[in-house]
Amino acid sequence: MTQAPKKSVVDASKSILKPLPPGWFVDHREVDAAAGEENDLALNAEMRWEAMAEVGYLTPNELFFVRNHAPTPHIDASSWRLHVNGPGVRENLELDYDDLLRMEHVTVVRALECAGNGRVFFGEQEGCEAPGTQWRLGAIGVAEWTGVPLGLVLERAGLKKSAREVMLESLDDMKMRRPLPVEKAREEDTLLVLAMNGEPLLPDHGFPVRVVVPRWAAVASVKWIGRIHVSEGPLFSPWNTEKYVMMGGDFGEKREPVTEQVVKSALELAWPARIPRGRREIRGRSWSPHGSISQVEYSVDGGPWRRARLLEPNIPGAWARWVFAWDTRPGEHVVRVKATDERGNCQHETVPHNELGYLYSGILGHPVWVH
Ligand SMILES: Nc1nc2c(c(=O)[nH]1)N[C@H]1C(S)=C(S)[C@@H](COP(=O)(O)O)O[C@H]1N2
Ligand SMILES: [Mo]
Repeated sequence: MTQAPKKSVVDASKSILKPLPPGWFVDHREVDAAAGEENDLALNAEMRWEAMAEVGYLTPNELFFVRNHAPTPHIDASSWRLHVNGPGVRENLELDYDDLLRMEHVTVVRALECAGNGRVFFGEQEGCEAPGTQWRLGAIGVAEWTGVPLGLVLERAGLKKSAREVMLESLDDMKMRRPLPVEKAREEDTLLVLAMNGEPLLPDHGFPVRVVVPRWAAVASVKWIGRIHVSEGPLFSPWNTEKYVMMGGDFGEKREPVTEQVVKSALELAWPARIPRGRREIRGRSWSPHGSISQVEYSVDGGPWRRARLLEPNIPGAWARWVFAWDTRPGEHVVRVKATDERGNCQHETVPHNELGYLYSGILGHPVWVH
């Protein structure tokens, strides 16, 4: 008997396991699955910013966005292994889940944000639509991550002075391979994460173990990590040569892998928002990879820029919440917000165009209908 040809048919409805209530998420899966290339599906759930109005500083695990290139795998922690090898280390190291549980743990609060967060605005605000998931601003979350510093594991494998890059390889069907310079891998808050907001990782967020690489676009934060290859020379994979690169548009012939994130702000309101008339407290959050937020300004309907009040905490590499009062009148309005970080990096009117629509940090006009 001849075998049926192998065809990868993905049931998008089972690709993300946690519930995605429509009040919390925009489910991008159907649109993206239809447009996606075979084997490179975009199975994405975007957090709705209006849902953040109800919660504190951290994004709850249930509300955290999901960006999957292949369905969430079921991985058994007891048979899971992490392999560390390659010419950049002296030993082939194999660790299991209990080994990691026994090692020194670090807990940090950091943002995790997709490189394509805000992509829809390349089209809507800049008139240069970029292909891919049309994220608004909900491909970000801030969580408390607990895990073992990746640098410790590299040391344990006998990291050589000549080591140059690490290839992070995942266990899901995508078999993601994303290289990282050794210096970034050894930063004290680059972690092999076991827990998110005090709970073991959810399967959708990388159970049993994922990497979290703060300040860099989240594509480097490989979920379901299985192998780390350490090289003595530069490493290449589609993930730093084709897929997550700044190219085209203002980058011309250049091709630079996406690394550090950019400054952004979001209102804790629906897009477009509908709010009742009267005096309102408008809330939102701003973030930067370069440090804490030093100033947030807002402008209503093209009026003067005024300062919003910043709230604590204001953790570098996470975000700051802010609030301002607005005496609203019925009608259609546009609210603009811009943030500046402690090093003077800020949001601008326009952003560098690039073919794949990454790192949007422009000042947005948020439509608000007052009734
Ligand atoms: N193994 C694996 N890791 C991955 C991905 C993936 O598809 N597979 N997506 C990456 C991208 S592009 C993003 S934005 C983040 C999303 O993390 P989250 O789903 O936990 O929010 O995971 C990154 N790590
Ligand atoms: Mo991403």
